Amino acid sequence: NEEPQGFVCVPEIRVEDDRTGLDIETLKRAFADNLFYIQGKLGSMATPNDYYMALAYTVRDRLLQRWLNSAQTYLRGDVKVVCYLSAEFLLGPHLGNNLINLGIYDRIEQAITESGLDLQELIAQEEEPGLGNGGLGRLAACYIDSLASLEIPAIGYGIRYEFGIFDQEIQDGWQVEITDKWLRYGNPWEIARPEIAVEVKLGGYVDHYVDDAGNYRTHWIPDREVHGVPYDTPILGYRVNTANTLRLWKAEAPESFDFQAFNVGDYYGAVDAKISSENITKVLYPNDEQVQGKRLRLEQQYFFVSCSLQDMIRLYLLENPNLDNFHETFAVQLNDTHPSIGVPELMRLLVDEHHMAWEQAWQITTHTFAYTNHTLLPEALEKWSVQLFGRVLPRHLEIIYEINRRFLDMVRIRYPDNDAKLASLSLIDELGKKSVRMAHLACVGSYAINGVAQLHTELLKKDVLHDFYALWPEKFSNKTNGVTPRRWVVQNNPGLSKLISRKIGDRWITHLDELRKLEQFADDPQFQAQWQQVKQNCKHQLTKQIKERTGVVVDPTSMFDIQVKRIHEYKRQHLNALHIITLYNRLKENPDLDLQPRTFIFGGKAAPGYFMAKLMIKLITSVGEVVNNDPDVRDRLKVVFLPDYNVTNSQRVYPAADLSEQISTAGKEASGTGNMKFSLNGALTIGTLDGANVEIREEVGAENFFLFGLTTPEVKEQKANGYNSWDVYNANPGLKKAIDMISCGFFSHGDQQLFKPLLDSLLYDDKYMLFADYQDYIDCQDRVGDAFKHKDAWTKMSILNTARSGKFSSDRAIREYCQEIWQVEPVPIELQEYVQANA
Ligand code: GL9
Repeated sequence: NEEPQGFVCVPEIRVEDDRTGLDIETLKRAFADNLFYIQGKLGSMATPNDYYMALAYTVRDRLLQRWLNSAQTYLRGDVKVVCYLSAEFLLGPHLGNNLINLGIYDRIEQAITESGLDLQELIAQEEEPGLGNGGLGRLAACYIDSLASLEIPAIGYGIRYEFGIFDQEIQDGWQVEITDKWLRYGNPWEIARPEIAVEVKLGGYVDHYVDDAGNYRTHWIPDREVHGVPYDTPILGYRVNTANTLRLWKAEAPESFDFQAFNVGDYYGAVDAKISSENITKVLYPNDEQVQGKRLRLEQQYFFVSCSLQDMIRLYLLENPNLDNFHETFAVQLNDTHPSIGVPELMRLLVDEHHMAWEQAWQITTHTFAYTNHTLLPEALEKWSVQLFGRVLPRHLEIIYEINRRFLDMVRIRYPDNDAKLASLSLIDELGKKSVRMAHLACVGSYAINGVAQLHTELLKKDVLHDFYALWPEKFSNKTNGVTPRRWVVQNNPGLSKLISRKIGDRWITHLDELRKLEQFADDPQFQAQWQQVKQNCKHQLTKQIKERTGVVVDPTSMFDIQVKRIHEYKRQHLNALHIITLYNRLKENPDLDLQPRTFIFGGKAAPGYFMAKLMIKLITSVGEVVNNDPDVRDRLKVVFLPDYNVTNSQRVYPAADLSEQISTAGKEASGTGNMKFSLNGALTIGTLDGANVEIREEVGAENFFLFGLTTPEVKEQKANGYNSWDVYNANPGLKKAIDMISCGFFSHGDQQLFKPLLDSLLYDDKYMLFADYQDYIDCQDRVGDAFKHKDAWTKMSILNTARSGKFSSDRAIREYCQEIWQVEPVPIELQEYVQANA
């Protein structure tokens, strides 16, 4: 007799199947079907969210074949897979993006319209997965988009936070934080895979023993175990069959968690343990550029990294007899140091669990990981106290000590009798409270180390990681950040996209350098007029949104001068505020002054525990209250604080900008990526020589960029020469007046205490050199105001900014990572005839 075959699933999918068909009638039927059978609603009962869900499932069905075929293909032994480990993925809403990448936007629009509904309204229903704080998390989202679009086999690994970045409300001019309940109405884009859940240990102690065969073995006896359940989301590339997986881990209590406590009647104790396990993935820490040495944060990091590495090993062992060549199948990128615990974790898995010799395991580990550094700010460099570390991860602490012992032995050979070198390179900081330096761990455990803009990489080599650079110069390289043109141009700025494609075809969407072809039209009056029209439409749309969301009426013909990003002293939103006050004072002195009308738009969240940043928001809203309501201003200046800046709310912002504020103190912003989105959408930049501004200016040309401020060496020099902001304040009447007004309560109903902490920090320390850069900034802004009056010249500069921003595509960045770090190649995904026929 034949062997039993088991259940063979060959889905028989026909072209106009309700789950794959793309005919308008089929789409309408599928949509109605999902509303009825998935949402359980009749049209008469359905909420906008029900309609959104029904549509989301209709779209998801249409990418499932691509997703499963991609996953299947990557299991092949000869495919190398990139694993992007990131504690944050700031994805933004999926629906619109998937429609564009699938190439079915227009059909769906027609089907939804014919169903009597409005596609825009349904798209607006989606709660964005705000699983990140800002640039770092958004970069990860752009990179997984590019990986899929370039047909690179890749898995994004991260954390499925139940509460993402908080929602921001502005009350009485202050930020108020509201929890982000993004999963409240369900998430149609994810599929849970509990059957491949993994176990993660925490705490306890370590036993060392010799086994029967005489081998030294280690046994970690944890005091807690947590289940990691993967939730998978498809990440579809642009007009390709590749749909990669974003695998986010949720912590759950293991099934057996409660038995012991339950049996002795401690029901509440048992439930308590369950709650504490599930806490691990409860909430995203809302800090940017500031570490919080909290135990739960370390547990989050270890949890998702352990889950991810165990998952890779599981996948690898499906096809291979042992782990000897693990590093030839997986290239694992550490997005900052947050996942750098992966280095000792892979060692533990190989040595303790798979009984590999230390030397071989180290060889594999150091050929698996590569590390991206994202910041130069000292307060953002992660360190864990040895005491806390040992309590949460006792075995990893031992492994780190062993890595360090071997590493320092090597250093001693390289630098004999040099204790200072040993101390500065050691994985353990012995000064003050003993701690583990995560950046050092990442450097020692990785075969490649990169910064995110040319200047940033140079500063890493020169300062922050200088000793590692001296040791291993060949490990270091630069990979300038990029952003995906699909979301940041095609989706958010359809008017501009259509204009561009009419002129130069649509290959620019995947080959952004082709935007150069627009240069030849930069002087063409007809093209300029069309360009201006597109910008004007975008400004009208933002004007409308500003009115709806803040009640402020702004003039869409004024210059839109925009600063959107996390609120931080080094980003200097308060320097921008000083400029507003300076212009305001000019108008008060001379109400008939011929001043270029401007709308100042701010957006961004402050870390809830960062008092000074919250005070900066209050300063901006307070200045706005005065300026917006002073009749002498005659509406020539308006100040808007757009609440709850996130991926969704940014959609209307970049396309509407005339001027992009990138005004960080030189040497502080690693790269910036908002600067790229603005320039791509035809805004001009006013900026310092910091981060990627340097390269933007290089690309678009100095004559199309408004540069001001001290350079990095000048900042250093001034500080060394005893820079004193008090002297600058006394010597500069415009600055003094602006500061004195804030100080005497002009913007705070007479309250002289309100802004005192902010003013004191400027007058007595000015760590970020606001006063040093003030006059140059004002002068530069005057040039901006004059330039804007010459419409045609400005439009030309705007066109050239877009035309020359091709370098800042995340496709270019990912190609560089693929070729220079990961050594991976595209693997096109085959689809059966019928699905291809539809595409
Ligand atoms: C950041 C840098 O500050 C940015 O300059 C950089 O563009 C991005 C991406 O490389 O990374 N590092 C960092 O910690 N954040 C960044 O934006 N902060 C947040 O993500 C909030």
